[in-house]
Amino acid sequence: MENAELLQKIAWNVVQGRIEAEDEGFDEGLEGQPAVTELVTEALDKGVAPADILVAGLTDSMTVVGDKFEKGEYLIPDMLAAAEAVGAGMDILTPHLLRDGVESKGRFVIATVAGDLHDIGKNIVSIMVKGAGYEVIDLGVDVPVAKIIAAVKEHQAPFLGLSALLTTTMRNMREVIDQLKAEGLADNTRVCIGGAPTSPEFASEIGADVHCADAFAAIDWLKTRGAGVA
Ligand code: B12
Repeated sequence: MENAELLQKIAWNVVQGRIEAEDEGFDEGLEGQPAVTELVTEALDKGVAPADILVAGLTDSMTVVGDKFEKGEYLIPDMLAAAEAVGAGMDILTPHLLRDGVESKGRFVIATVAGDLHDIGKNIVSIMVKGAGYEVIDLGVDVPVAKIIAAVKEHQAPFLGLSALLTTTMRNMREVIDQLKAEGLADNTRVCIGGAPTSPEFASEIGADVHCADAFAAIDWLKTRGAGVA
């Protein structure tokens, strides 16, 4: 199989929610065919760049899944099966995305804000930022404001990343930033936000330093910030 075809096949299997060859998937008669685990391993063996497998193979396909959900073709369990397939692929890719023995360039606290359970995008940013040499403190999903503030304080983090995928939860980002200001932490902590419903306009509206469209943008931004607050 050509590399491009292999990536397409991985993406297609994500949409089918198939982790391993024995999985049935959404369509009929797929059992026994290689799925995400086997195909990601094959792509790595063939020397395809891990970041290409991550973007073109695993995560771009979530847009297709989102569209199917919107049209009513997929229900929540289907969306979840696809998310789990991405997670399984990411588990295989993670060691290849991380660089060992790099001195920490600074601490980066990251969380999906309160009320929001979406973590694929956050996990990608987490892994990629770690791979770029930062010490990442990942607080998980549905994280209350107080817990985020406590972590920033405890780790004296110069960087904070916030993720939200729902229009209803993105407003909780503002609360985090307001609280950072109230506790006198805003001068020492730069905040980047991300997630599909967020935008540069929203970032400036709530007082975040930057909106990043993806993990690569986050790394570029971090590089311009050096060790933290200028
Ligand atoms: C998978 C998924 C789920 C899974 C999540 C599993 C998981 N472990 O994450 C499950 C099934 C649990 C789920 C549940 C729900 N979901 Co949902 N879900 C999705 C879906 C299909 C994909 C999201 C995703 O992972 N995308 C892939 C990743 C890689 O992209 P990303 O998250 O945007 O991240 C990238 C960038 O945005 C950026 N980024 C993200 N975060 C951050 C943070 C920082 C600091 C930085 C720098 C960058 C950054 O970098 C990332 C990497 O490039 C989207 C559709 C879509 N197209 O987004 C709907 C979607 C987000 N869900 C939606 C809805 C409505 C729900 C539910 C409310 C459904 C329900 N009725 O219960 C619940 C809410 C649960 C909750 N309280 O959070 C809607 C949201 C609508 C809206 N405008 O608010 C969407 C858009 C689907 C739709 N089209 O209707 N969902």
